[in-house]
Amino acid sequence: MSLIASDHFRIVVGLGKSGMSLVRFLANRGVSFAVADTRENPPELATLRRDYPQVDVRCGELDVEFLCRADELYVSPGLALATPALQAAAARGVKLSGDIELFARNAKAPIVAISGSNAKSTVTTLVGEMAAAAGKRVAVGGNLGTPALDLLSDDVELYVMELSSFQLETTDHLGAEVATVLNVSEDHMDRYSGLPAYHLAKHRIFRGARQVVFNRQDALTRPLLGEGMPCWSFGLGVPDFKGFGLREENGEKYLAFEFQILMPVRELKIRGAHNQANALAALALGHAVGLPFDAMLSALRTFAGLEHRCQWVRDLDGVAWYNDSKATNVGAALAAIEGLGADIDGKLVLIAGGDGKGADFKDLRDPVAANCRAVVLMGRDRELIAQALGDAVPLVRVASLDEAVQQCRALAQPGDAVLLSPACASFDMFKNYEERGQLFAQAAEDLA
Ligand code: UMA
Ligand code: ADP
Repeated sequence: MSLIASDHFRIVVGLGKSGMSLVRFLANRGVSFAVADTRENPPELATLRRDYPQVDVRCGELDVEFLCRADELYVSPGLALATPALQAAAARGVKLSGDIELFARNAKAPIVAISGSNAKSTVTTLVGEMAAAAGKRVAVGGNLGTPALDLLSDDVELYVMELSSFQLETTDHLGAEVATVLNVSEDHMDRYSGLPAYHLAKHRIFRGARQVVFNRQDALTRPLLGEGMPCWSFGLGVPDFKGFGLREENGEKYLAFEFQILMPVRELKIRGAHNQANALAALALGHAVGLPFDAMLSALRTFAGLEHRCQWVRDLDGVAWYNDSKATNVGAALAAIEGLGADIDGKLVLIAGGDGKGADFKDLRDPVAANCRAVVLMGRDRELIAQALGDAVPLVRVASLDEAVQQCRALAQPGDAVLLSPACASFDMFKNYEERGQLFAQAAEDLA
């Protein structure tokens, strides 16, 4: 039975992947609803017309009168709640909600909820693999790709959900078994008034949580806790009570829980200090929901990382090429520059630039000066990055990714690594970060 009032009328706003999952969910439960999208031709329009021809769908500019026919709007995470038509409807008493709220109300198995500025997909996937290794029937998705409502099933024993700040804005009560914000650094500043507003949205993940996990190295991840709330932590330092961290014994570095060593760090396939933190976060989350250590550690030994995240592409003439196209903000690019920079003998030749989403690039300057031989800049906001970097290292401006790859080939010396880690979204030049990463990998592969 679905926990949704059937006498209310709803409108799904946004007909992308999550909008279409809402359509399926509502239609299956006999709830009356309509659909609106500001785009003339939203991605799932043909599917909607084919599978649900009776559903009223309005494309183009949002019509406030139409929206006000609903008791509740399920708004796509891609649409800012500040959109005037949504605000006008809210002012007239229409509730603004979203797919994650509905998911939370209808999920019968415990939820592991994961947010953060970076590392969400990596940690979500890892926890999913750990649960599968422990023999759990686990469903993994959310912002990661499969919309939450499409995962709902009575067979599922554990949900592992990646949640974005956009999805959390429309979620009043998640009720996760365990929730975490992995890290907080500037992102999506084109949607938020500043870091405090973004932080507030992310911390909605803790609403109704039964346990929490926080990052000891990032104070912005600590929730305001009710008394007695079970609370686990992770971080790269030596762990204490209820903490996951690193311990050294006989010159060997280990992943550790409290005073117990778990596994040598060198057995991890994923590279760099940031990925050690990710492994520890996944262990903390898995432990909170009762996954056994042997299953979690075997998942850590086999997990080779996700595509487009510091992914090794090839070696050519002593230079390694890495695709970190998923670094769509400054925090992610910093993790790659510092993590990879420390791992190689030579220097990095960095490709950066794209749509900066209103970010401030000044934090790149010192790590770039310390780790990079040169930076190749492309995309809409390349001059903003150039200004922030100043004369830290030589800068080369290019008009295309192919040209960037050619320049890197000329600039890199044996022992160096070429790293695409743009610190920007891709939408000014590419369909998405995947396309950017694939084109980079292809161009690097094609070098003779
Ligand atoms: N849009 C309009 N008008 C509308 C609705 C959407 O112009 O009426 C535009 C917006 O620019 C928006 C874009 O279309 O950004 C995509 O919106 P959508 O409703 O088509 O999106 P979905 O296909 O439902 O995808 C969403 C998430 N997208 C966003 O949050 C922007 C996907 O996360 C998520 O995987 C999917 O739901 C399933 O849960 C993607 C993402 O980029 C990967 N997330 C951001 C990130 O990771 O940084 C937050
Ligand atoms: P998200 O889903 O939050 O975008 P991903 O796992 O897809 O996270 O990784 C996105 C980017 O963040 C990658 O470029 C990766 O190199 C970088 N990254 C991974 N782990 C961390 C971390 N612990 N801190 C900062 N950046 C990280």
